[in-house]
This record gives sequence, C-alpha cells and structure tokens, in this order.
Amino acid sequence: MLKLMTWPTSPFGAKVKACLKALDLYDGIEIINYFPWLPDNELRIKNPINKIPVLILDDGSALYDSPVICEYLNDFAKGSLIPSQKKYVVLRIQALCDGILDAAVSARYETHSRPEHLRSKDWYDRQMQGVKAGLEALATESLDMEITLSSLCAAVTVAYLDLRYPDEPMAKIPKPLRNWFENFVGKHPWLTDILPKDILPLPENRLMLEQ
Ligand SMILES: N[C@@H](CCC(=O)N[C@@H](CS)C(=O)NCC(=O)O)C(=O)O
Repeated sequence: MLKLMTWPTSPFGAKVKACLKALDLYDGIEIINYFPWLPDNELRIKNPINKIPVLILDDGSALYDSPVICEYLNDFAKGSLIPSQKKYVVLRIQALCDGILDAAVSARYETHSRPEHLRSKDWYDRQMQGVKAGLEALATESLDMEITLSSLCAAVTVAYLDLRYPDEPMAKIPKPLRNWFENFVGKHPWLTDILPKDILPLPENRLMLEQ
C-alpha cells in the first residue's frame, strides 16, 4: 500500500492529496500525518532534505518532492493530469505555484517559527514580494476549469494563502484569480476536504512553534 507522509496545513501535501483524489487513488493510500519539525530522524531517513510530502512506495523506497510525486502518481494511474499538448504550460504553472508557496511558507517560518530575536522584516518582505508578483503572474494564466495538475496547483495556492495570510495585502488574491478559484471549487466541491487546513494539534515535542 502506498503511504504519504504529510501534514494537513502543508500546501505541497495538499497538492499531492488533490492528485490522489483526482486519480481515484486516495482511498488506497495510507496518510501518515507527520509534522516535519519533530526532532526525530524518521522523515530524514526517507527524504534527506527533511521535507514533507514524501510518498513511500510498496518496496519501501521514497519519492519526493511534490512535482515528482504528482508525475509519478499520474503515470501510475495512467491519468491525464499533465495533458501532452500543453505539458510545458501545465509544468510552468506548477513551478509558478510552487514558487509562490515556497516564498509564502518561508515568510510564515520567519514570523511564526524562528526565534523572535532572529526574525527579519527584510526577509519577510522579500518573500512576500515573490508572493505578490507570483500571484499577479498566476492571474494572467488561462487556468483550466477542468482538473489538471496546474488547476490543482493554483487552487491549493489560493487556499493556502487564504489560510495563512487572510489579511496580508501582499498576498491579496487578484480578482480574476479569486473568481476562477470560486468557480473551480464550486465545480469540484470534493476539493474542499483536501485543501490546506489547520485541523491537527501540533505535536508536543516539535522543534519549531508552528508552520
Ligand atoms: N519543494 C518541496 C517543498 C516542500 C516543503 O516546503 N514542505 C514543508 C512543509 S509545507 C516542510 O516540510 N518544511 C520543513 C522544513 O523546511 O524543514 C515540495 O514541493 O515538496
């Protein structure tokens, strides 16, 4: 049985879960809720970079990071999440969304995880500049109303920013992207269960405060 190490707030984990659902693989997978800041070595044994999500295959080997996992799952299920006629547009949008999310997660660590005396407003602003410019670019892409890897990535990106930055002007979702998101989730309501959510208490022995 495939296993997925992830955490409910992780946007990259949510992207993989959305692919699993879209490919009808979700019910056949064991979800291991694993907080990546724990002081043990369990995650690092699977992914030396120590990040979730990690997909553990039946032979015990591991796949990371999320673009690799999503492509693997699509091939495994013979799915059409990356249509060949627009493969590089889909992959570009995924890269754009991943870039926005990397910046948003990094800024979140800066304000919530790092010891207070080490926090840098300059670093936070630099990351949020990336979020803002990335969102402007994403709003100009013609996003699918159908399920593809790129539409799933875009939906997860908006949902993560809504979760973590509801009042941050630099993370304001441009109107066309907001409209697309609402229509898209309205058309695919099962996504609501999959999008990033703060639903689990943080483990007691976490190294960092929260993510
Ligand atoms: N490029 C990676 C990014 C994954 C990532 O940043 N995961 C975060 C949680 S959302 C994490 O595990 N952070 C722990 C750390 O930075 O040590 C992917 O696409 O899977």
